[in-house]
Parts: sequence; C-alpha cells; structure tokens
Amino acid sequence: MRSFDDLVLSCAVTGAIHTPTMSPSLPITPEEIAEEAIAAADAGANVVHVHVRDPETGEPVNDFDLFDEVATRIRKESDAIVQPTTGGEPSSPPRERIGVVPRLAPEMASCNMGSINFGLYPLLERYDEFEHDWEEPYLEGTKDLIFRNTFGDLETILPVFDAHGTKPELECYDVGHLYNAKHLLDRGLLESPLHLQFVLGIHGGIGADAANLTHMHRVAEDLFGDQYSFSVIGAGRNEFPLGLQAISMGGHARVGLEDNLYLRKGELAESNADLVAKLVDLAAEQTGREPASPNQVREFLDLKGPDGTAF
Ligand code: KMH
Ligand code: ZN
Repeated sequence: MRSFDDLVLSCAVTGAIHTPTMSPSLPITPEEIAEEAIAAADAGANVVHVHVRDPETGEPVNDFDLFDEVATRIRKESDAIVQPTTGGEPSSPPRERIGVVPRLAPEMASCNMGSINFGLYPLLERYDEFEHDWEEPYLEGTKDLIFRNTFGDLETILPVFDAHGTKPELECYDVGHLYNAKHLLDRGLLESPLHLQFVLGIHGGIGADAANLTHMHRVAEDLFGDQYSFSVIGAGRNEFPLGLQAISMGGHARVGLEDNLYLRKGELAESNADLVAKLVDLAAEQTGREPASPNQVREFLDLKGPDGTAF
C-alpha cells in the first residue's frame, strides 16, 4: 500500500440509493447538491462525489447538463476535487453512464469494477408510504437489477477515462473485483498506482464487517504491493466503524448521505457536513490523522488539476 499520512476524505452527497422520503436532508436540486458539497468541503472533505437527480421529483438521472451545473457551482466556491459518478442511475448501461467524462473531463470519476446484484428493496420495509410515485417501484425494481459493468463495458469505458486524463476511482464491491482490477492492469487498461474504493455492505456485494475489510486489504496487498491506495465505503450504520478501521490501517474513507443517512443510531444527519465533521473528529482523536488539502490529494493521486477540466 502507498502510504500517505494525511487523509483522502471523500463525501458522497446524494447518490442514487436513498430516496427523498427517507430523509429531508437528501439534496435534490443542482443548487442543493452543490451547496451540500461545498459545505462538506468546508468541513474537511477534499473529494466530493456527485450524482444528479430530477430537480422536481428527486429521481436519480444521468443528465449531463445537471452534472455540469453542479460541478460548475462547486468549482466557483471550492477547490475540492469534484468526482462525478459513472455508476449513475444504476439500471442504465455503462456506455451511457460514461458520458459524464467527455462532458466534464473531470480530474477523477468513479469506475465500478464488476457487475453485481444491487438490492435496495430491503429499504422498503422501513417506510409505510412514499412522497413520490417513482420511489416504491424504483426500490422494488432492484430485486431484478443487475448493476452492469462487464469486461466488455470496462474495455470500452476505461480508454475514455484515459483520453480525458480522468483518474478512475475503482469501486470494488467484492474480492473478485480486486482480481478484475488486476486483470485490467495486466492488460494495460489501467495504470499504476491504483486508487481503490472498497465498498462494503451493498446488498449483493461483500458484507460490511471488519474481517472482510481486513481480507480485501490483504488481497490488495498481494495483488498490487505498494502500487495502490485504498479508501472504504461502509453502507449505512457501518460507515463510521469501517471508516475508522480503514483510517487506522493507513487507508482513507468516504462518508455522505449517498451511503448513510444517520449521524448516530436513530438520529438522521441534518447535512453531509455533519457526517464529515464527525469522521474528522473521530479520526483525529483515535488516529491523529487529519484530512489533506485538495492540492495535497491531487499530488498524491497524480491528478491533472482543476484547470484541466471542462467546467
Ligand atoms: N454507490 C456506492 C455504493 C458510483 O457512484 O459509481 C458506490 C458508488 C459507485 O458511489
Ligand atoms: Zn456514487
């Protein structure tokens, strides 16, 4: 693993997992998403991971005009690294979702390392009724959702990252995805050093427990030696325990309303910034590690810099 004393602290501000009924704090419009990202950066996040939603209904969409508006708004007020998703609205094909890279030419974007079942339907049990008509069928529909990222898709989309100088953050939802990344590296479709995001606790991927994080780290050590860095996403209530574990292992972490709506048991987070501030405090107290500046992260991850983007 590549060592870096300070933290790469990402904040995923809205995502495509949770729906408006689940939290009044979930940002929906481009203005709200940008404001939440800027406040999260002020609280210590150096990378802001963005999805977009229909401004009226909050339904996740792959609208590149909305991505452009969000990225431009953030850039005006923050030097945080803007990392748009290529996971997007998960039922759409990767060859559509990748369109945000040529449109924004971002410094970094997420890249999902394999296909998985992506079950959000268990969330249905927690709510009696929904604000918007689309919410229930959207969640129910994930019973048969395959979040598609085939080898053919990756062979097609990775050169697009390369063409725009966009560093892929490799989303690994299971151990097999680490071997996919190794395969793509061996074939020259990925370049060292890699930045891996271990995603634990998505229904369809690896379970969110400490032993699995340790295992994914051990496998990454075997496959990539000192040519990788890693961060962790713990879905739901696992966000802070796994985040802290990763930080104590020399890794990094992501928080945000995309992955977790609660500040603590039974208490909905009022903002993404509150989630960032909690992790910053825990990390400082427990490990002495603090968030790096965005430019220190740019140097560590060898990013092209904000002037190289199209927003
Ligand atoms: N949804 C997260 C579990 C992406 O946007 O490309 C992982 C993610 C993937 O954020
Ligand atoms: Zn995402």
